[in-house]
Amino acid sequence: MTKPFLSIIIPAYNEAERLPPTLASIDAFLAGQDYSAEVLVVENGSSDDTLSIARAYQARMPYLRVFSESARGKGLAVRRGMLEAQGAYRFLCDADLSMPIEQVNRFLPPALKNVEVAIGSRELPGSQRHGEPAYRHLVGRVFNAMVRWLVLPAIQDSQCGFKCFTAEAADAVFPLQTMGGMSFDAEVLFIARREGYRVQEVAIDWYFDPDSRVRLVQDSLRMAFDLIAIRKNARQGRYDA
Ligand SMILES: Nc1nc2c(ncn2[C@@H]2O[C@H](COP(=O)(O)OP(=O)(O)O)[C@@H](O)[C@H]2O)c(=O)[nH]1
Ligand SMILES: [Mg+2]
Repeated sequence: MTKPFLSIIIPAYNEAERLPPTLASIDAFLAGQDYSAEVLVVENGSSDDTLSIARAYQARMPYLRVFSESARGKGLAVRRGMLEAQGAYRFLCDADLSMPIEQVNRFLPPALKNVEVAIGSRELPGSQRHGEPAYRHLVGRVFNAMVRWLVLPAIQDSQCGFKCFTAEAADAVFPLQTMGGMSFDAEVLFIARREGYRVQEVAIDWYFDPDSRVRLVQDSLRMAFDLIAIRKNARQGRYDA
């Protein structure tokens, strides 16, 4: 098999409802592109039919690969997908497709060049947030202020579920990831910068979806502690390749 230009990696936990329309949109979009692609769904710990639904789609999408892990955690799923992927560019894509899939081309050449890590951002001048309640935005901004202060100076939005790594950056960064849960974004971006890769924000349109796997208070607190853990890990040499 020749290696594809693009790998789209979808972490999926209890996504029986949202996954089918997302896969259908991605399939239709890719049919109109002039590059080759693969799609990877990485499920873990779901209590619904996510896994069998994803497998059933392989009949329609021969370039779809499906993985399953027993322990829960978005970070675990993303690491598995990024390291299984064969594409020259590896794109993390939330199952809710809260960014229109056409905008994936903003993360790829020819639109974007010489960037190893391109991350979707809801906070740039050209970004648009659609339908997000004010309190949810506020919690996100408070968390981002902590992220900037503790681990990622000048990154305005580290938490968006759409991120693109070159093959080289993915293969260097994800083996060093230690966090299996929701804090993995800040950790992998921190490692990427430490390895000398350029991390650049890309303005996107983002449509708020109230259906969320994130527990706002519990997960935000956990993530705040994890930011401190990232700094401690770095001091202890855990990110030394
Ligand atoms: N594989 C896997 N995916 C997860 C897990 N938790 C969340 N996700 C996925 O992460 C993505 C973002 O989740 P979502 O609930 O939309 O979070 P939000 O947009 O931040 O509210 C979705 O594709 C979820 O299915 C998990 O434990 N395992
Ligand atoms: Mg979402």
